[in-house]
Amino acid sequence: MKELKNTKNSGRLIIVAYRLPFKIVREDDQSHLVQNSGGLVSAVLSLVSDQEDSVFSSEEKIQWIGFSENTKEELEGQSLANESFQAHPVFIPDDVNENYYEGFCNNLVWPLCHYFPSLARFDDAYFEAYKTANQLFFDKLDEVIQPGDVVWVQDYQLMLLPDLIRQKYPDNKIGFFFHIPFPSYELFRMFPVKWRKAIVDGILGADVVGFHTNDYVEYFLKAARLVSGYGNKLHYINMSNRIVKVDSFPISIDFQKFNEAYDEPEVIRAREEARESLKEKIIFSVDRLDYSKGILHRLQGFTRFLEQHPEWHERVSFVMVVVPSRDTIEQYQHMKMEIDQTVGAINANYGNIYWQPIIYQYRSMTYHELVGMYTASDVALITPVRDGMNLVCKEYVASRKDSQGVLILSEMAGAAAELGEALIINPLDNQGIADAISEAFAMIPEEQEKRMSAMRERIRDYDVFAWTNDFFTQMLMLEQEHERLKQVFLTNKGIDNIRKAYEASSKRILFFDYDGTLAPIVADPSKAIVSEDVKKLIMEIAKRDTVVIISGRDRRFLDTHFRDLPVHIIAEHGALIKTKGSEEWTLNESYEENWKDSIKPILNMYAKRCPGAFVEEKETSLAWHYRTADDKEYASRRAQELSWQLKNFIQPELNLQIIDGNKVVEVKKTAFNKGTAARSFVDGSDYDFILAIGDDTTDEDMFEALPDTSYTIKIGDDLSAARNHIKNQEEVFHFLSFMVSTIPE
Ligand code: GDG
Repeated sequence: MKELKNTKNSGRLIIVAYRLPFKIVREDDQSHLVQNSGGLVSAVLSLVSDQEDSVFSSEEKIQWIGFSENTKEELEGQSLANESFQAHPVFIPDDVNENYYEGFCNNLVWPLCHYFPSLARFDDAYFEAYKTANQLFFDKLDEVIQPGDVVWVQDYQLMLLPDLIRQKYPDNKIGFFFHIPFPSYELFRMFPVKWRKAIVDGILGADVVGFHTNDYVEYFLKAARLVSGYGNKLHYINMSNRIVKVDSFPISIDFQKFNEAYDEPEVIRAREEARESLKEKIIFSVDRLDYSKGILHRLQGFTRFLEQHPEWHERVSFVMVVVPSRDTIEQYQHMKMEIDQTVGAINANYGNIYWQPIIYQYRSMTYHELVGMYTASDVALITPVRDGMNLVCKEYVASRKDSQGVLILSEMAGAAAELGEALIINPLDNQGIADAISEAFAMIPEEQEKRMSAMRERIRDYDVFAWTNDFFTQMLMLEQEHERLKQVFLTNKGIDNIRKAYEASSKRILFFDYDGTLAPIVADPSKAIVSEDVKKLIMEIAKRDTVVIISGRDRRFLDTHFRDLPVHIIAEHGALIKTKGSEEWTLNESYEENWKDSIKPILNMYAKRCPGAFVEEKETSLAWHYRTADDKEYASRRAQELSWQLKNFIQPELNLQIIDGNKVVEVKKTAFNKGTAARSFVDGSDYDFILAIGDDTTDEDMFEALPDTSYTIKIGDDLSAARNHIKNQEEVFHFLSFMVSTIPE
């Protein structure tokens, strides 16, 4: 778990989630907020305390904005606060809420994100209501927010909200967490174009965007790339004037609470009652009524088990609790009917007057009953066909203080990525479920303990408090990252300071990128020629200082333009080096041949399908250029796809790197880059003035690798590790001329 140190936020914490986690209870004309006991509420509370290392000060209440089922009239004049929280109800008219919550959220987003496209309903009124409702949440926030406040937006009901906030409050920190699976692009593209763009852009209003697993992160990054054209570097999306961190934060539970519940008298009683009244082996499951939870599949798997294992007849009780949810929606009513019928049929086929194989209850349980069942059961059978995370399985593990019991878990639950010691099944495979039940019943206590302890340790280490802490650590670290990457344009004073430093130094080295730095960017790369003025200036500088031209271009091109200058030349991003005065090019020693054969056909295929794009084969890299493409927009979409495909296709052992350059996708060996090449010049030498100028993403390696005392200058306003920015390529000449102006020839 990462710790936050001395990073207390001066503002307040504002949570925005669809529902307020409070009941409003009236007593003698007074209203009280009664907090529900969910993990998120306690985790959020843990961020606020008097402790020096807590994220927020406890002097301020946590502000919670959410939909309230009470009407405005009912809440009129009531104080909606308790010791820790101040609640701000959002009132949504019934007709809007129907199209928004039941419509867009539960009839469209939910089925699409859970891979049930056939259940998805597309209706323009849904999207209109979604926008209206998100705006209502924003209007409420607008009344509450203050400078310095940190806003944490929760889930798929509020995907447009982060950007609404960003537009009006660019300086407040915003986090967004998505609790359900983010689907693969094939599913996501089923949203009409305008809707999917609104969703992606809406979410990207946040500083940190969190998902449960790396897969969801990857799918979201792909959607951002294909829908809105935002590329990513690892977990960061560069939005020109800010960056967004997209990462996985597997939500967890309050481990200690479930662990300690084992010894609570009410839980002990519930456990004993279950043990006494049920058969020798107990299987337990609990979930909300939902098609994503795989309830019918579970019943089919259990039927197969009963079919194949008569020896367990009359010796097993399967307690299946289904918690009422969304049962006003037709599909849910239908599913409920099917469950009722299937349970009825199984009990009729296999049961007898002494034995009911399935004890099915359609109701919710108290917390003590729930933990009583967790701790009484031999097997937890959790079989969602798709689940963002699934907390029930984590609660089962945390409750098992005795380290006994077997978890059977669907590989389609986000939690499966963390709980590898469970018996992992495919919920669509009846035989797999039947076999797992039989294996679980036969598992010796030592083996149960081994598996359970390993899982318990993992959840103990990363509980819901670690989860919130981790999320906020990322929020604060991003601030530092922003600080590092923020743009500082060179002022006259700044330029003069560099001139003075230049003048005062005696051993200098200057690194110049070529395209976009010494030469303008033009449509045809072969016509990007360095001007005579710039060349003369470089010649003059190179007479007294070490000058390195550092480019992604091939050696032939660079030779043509710089052969007659006394400079070092680095070609192909550091792969080839020609030192001053030498006629020889040397190949970077970590370069290995033979990697191109598998990659070139992919680039060629993309070039064939994109008129005007072409593949350039350099000695040490392959480049797919699309500056010359006929249809620029189409080409940039293809480029995003290509880069995506390459990133996924290329095996780690090939050690290749994909660079999203300026209208070019380039593949090269990772063993070297402009950074390693630049360092090889400055390491072990005693330069007292180092300057590097570049415009491209590949120049970032150079900016990062050079010593902190270097003057690093980025051309343009993209976020950069360079210390300073200048506006455009033309300014390079003026800047350099001024810098050297006071040095006598
Ligand atoms: C969504 C995502 C993701 C259930 N029945 C009773 C009861 N519960 C509690 C459980 C558990 C919670 O409700 C259910 O959480 P899940 O994670 O299993 O499922 P969703 O409600 O679908 O949640 C999911 C989650 O968001 C968090 O990000 O994991 O993937 O779908 O805590 O204990 N609690 C009590 N009685 C019940 O009858 N007391």
